[in-house]
Amino acid sequence: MRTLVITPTYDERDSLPSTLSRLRAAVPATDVLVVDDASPDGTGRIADEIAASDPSVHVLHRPGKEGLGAAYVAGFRWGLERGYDVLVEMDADGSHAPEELPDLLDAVTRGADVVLGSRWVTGGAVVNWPRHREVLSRGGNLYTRWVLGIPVHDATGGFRAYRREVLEKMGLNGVASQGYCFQVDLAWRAVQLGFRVVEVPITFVERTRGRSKMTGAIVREALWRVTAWGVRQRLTQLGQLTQLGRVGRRARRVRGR
Ligand SMILES: Nc1nc2c(ncn2[C@@H]2O[C@H](COP(=O)(O)OP(=O)(O)OP(=O)(O)O)[C@@H](O)[C@H]2O)c(=O)[nH]1
Ligand SMILES: [Mg+2]
Repeated sequence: MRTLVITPTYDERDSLPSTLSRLRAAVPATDVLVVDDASPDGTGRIADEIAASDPSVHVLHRPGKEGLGAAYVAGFRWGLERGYDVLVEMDADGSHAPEELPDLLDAVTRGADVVLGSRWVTGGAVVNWPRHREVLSRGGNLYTRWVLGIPVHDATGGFRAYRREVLEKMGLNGVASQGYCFQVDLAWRAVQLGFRVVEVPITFVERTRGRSKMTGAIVREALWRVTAWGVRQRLTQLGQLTQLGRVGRRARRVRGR
């Protein structure tokens, strides 16, 4: 399995070097792609320096900050074009432990199409997370499960592995969502397409360096998009039921003649 770990960065100068060295130690056989959105703090230059001394590390420079979703879509395209079999999402800020990546990859080997690193299944955990962030994440995930009806406990997390076929079939062109919502979007698409989505417990550790890019706008985007998808799904189901009802009535009329 040729595996590519994609790590988006925006102002992660203080976190990226240790994340990459831990990753290289934990999974030496995988390649890494850093997707940097012209970070003002020079993260892109640091990534270039690391790549110059390690041929498994690659850097994709983008002209400006366009959000997590756009960075991942560009990274997935880069990896698919180069023939990788498994594409991994992982944050650069140290919240996702590279040492847990083998667990995710094992699940792929055992037959999963998508593996979600999950904080909210048995064995999963968060460390040093402020209470309000935990409440937001748990609440957001409960709401997502209820509105979309997907059997996933952590749809907003960003430590994941996808078989290439999943991303090819999803059609990345149609993905417009950005923040947490991007993660929900991809999980939901995978479930709808009938792929085998598996959750593996992870321990998420609050970053110790740099600043979170989470904003109120990101939360609002997730709320309105998830709600809109849920409503659209219910309307489609309702339409199908009405259609079925009409077909049934017509069949009974034909039989009654
Ligand atoms: N290329 C790129 N990377 C981004 C962008 N926004 C966030 N990132 C990176 O995506 C990863 C996750 O971002 P964080 O700032 O940790 O946000 P988060 O993990 O959603 O929020 P926390 O839960 O507070 O950690 C980090 O590696 C960021 O540097 C962006 O617009 N472009
Ligand atoms: Mg983070």
